[in-house]
Amino acid sequence: MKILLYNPDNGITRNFMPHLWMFLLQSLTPPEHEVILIDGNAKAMTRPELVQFCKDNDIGLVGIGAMTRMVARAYLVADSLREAGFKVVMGGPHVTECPDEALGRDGGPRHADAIALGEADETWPLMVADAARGELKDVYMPEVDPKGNDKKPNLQPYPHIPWETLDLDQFSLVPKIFQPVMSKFGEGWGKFFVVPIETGRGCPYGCEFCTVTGFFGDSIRFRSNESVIEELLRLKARAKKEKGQIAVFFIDDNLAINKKRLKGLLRDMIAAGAILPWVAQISANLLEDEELVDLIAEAGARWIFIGMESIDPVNMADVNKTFSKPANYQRVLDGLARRNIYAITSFIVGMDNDTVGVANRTVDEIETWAPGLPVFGQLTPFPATPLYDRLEKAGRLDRPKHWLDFAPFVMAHDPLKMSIEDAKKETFDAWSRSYSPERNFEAINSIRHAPIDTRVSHLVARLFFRGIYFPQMGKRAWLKLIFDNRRSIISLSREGITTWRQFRKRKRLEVPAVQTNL
Ligand code: B12
Ligand code: SF4
Repeated sequence: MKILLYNPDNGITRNFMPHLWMFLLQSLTPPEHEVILIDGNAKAMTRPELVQFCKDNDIGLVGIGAMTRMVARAYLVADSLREAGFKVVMGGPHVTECPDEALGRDGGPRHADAIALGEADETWPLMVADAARGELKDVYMPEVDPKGNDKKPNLQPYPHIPWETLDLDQFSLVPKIFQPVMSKFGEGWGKFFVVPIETGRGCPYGCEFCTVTGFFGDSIRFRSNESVIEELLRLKARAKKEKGQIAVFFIDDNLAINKKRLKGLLRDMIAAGAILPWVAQISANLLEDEELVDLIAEAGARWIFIGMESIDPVNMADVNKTFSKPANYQRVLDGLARRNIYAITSFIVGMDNDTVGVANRTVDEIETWAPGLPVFGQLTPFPATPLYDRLEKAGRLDRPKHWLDFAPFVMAHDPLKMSIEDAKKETFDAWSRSYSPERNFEAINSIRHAPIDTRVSHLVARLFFRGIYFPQMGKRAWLKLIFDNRRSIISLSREGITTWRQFRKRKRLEVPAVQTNL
């Protein structure tokens, strides 16, 4: 049977990275079936095009996964495919949290023939077998232990994802027309992929707005160091062979949740030479350990994603995140910056203690820290979170099923101390101030002691990053962005050219010396 795994686009921009679930389920599919992957964020297709694709390729089963924010799109795609006679199964966080919706048991229309609840590593092969026999059940869920809890996959052994042979072209971040030129740069930039890797699952912290503790459970499971390193080495070999670049996103919710384990993993990575540039999510409280941060730097980290949420401790207490202390943020970021690692700092607007002016107050403070890439979202009540329950009980949900009429940057509940409109304006203000050409120049200038390549990649990240969260800009907008940021671009380019010339000169001078020695 031919299976299509499909991830709907998020309706805003292309993702910078493919979704791990697709590769994982592909690897867990019994070998007699063929699996095709399409990520709507990378390969845009209309619904009729997708239906035609399934007809042309004789697809026997379609699997769709979605986060809450793109589930309405997922349902539309599922509806079109089912109307055309294809069997559709769905999985992922949203259908796990709202299973009745996908199955049409809540009074609405049915969107899926079957759903997988929770982690599907073990149920997916069963679903495929049932689908091949034409005997799909409605619901597939993990086995439960005697205490009634889901039995979670222990990740040892971990499925082999054949990164070295997978066709990743739809996910390269280098536009095709630039590939020939870019492949000649340095070690080669003809292709650039960000690849998701997990080293463990689960987070015990239970922040009020987060679905992770509920979904993956509070017991943490890790892969063996050997299996992570083996995967990294295969990716490194592929990058070299293709004259491209591969960066890794460790998608664990909190890579340092067990510091001892992470130190061991990083030491093993260093010893095995399994070093690629990487990004990971780590909470601020775990980044004050100097030994750990040294290892993080030595093992290739470039960016750390930190869920800072708010600079107001009252807000942090409201969402059960007091383990993360705003008073320590500056120290943590300075510690990372000393090692040429910068942070993607994530903030939430519209928390209960936020008032008008929160954007300026927050950005004022951020600007006193080592520069990073701040991102600003809004407090969102995802289904099955403690936050959702609290707001529902308090009658504060303005759009209880906000995902069915998804509206970017429009809060689904009433913030306590400002309006929904205020929250939207504050969010936009925070973004525009943080990425204005003046701020970009200031940020790059504030790290003038850092190596030129670090500063160039910081500026490139600043110019591109906004595009992940806001609709992709057209050619004109890109030209304007470049023109507006010309001061930073020209000054770094001049320095880059001088450094390159000096490097070439040194190299020329070194050659005879080496020959004499021989
Ligand atoms: C990596 C990641 C991202 C990446 C993008 C996604 C990507 N390209 O991988 C980035 C950093 C960009 C991102 C952004 C956001 N993210 Co995010 N992200 C994650 C993260 C950390 C890992 C996802 C992952 O790969 N997990 C590991 C895989 C193995 O698990 P899985 O995806 O759940 O898949 C398993 C099962 O669900 C199931 N399954 C999944 N799909 C399917 C489909 C079928 C057919 C079947 C049978 C089974 C199945 O099988 C898999 C194996 O067991 C998760 C948290 C987490 N730990 O999952 C949050 C998470 C998915 N993100 C979340 C959110 C809210 C966001 C943002 C909206 C945040 C924001 N405010 O900006 C944005 C939205 C981005 C956008 N524009 O689309 C929430 C989603 C909650 C929800 N109910 O929707 C999560 C769960 C985190 C949380 N705090 O609650 N994210
Ligand atoms: S630390 Fe991160 S992953 Fe863990 S519960 Fe809090 S927000 Fe979720």
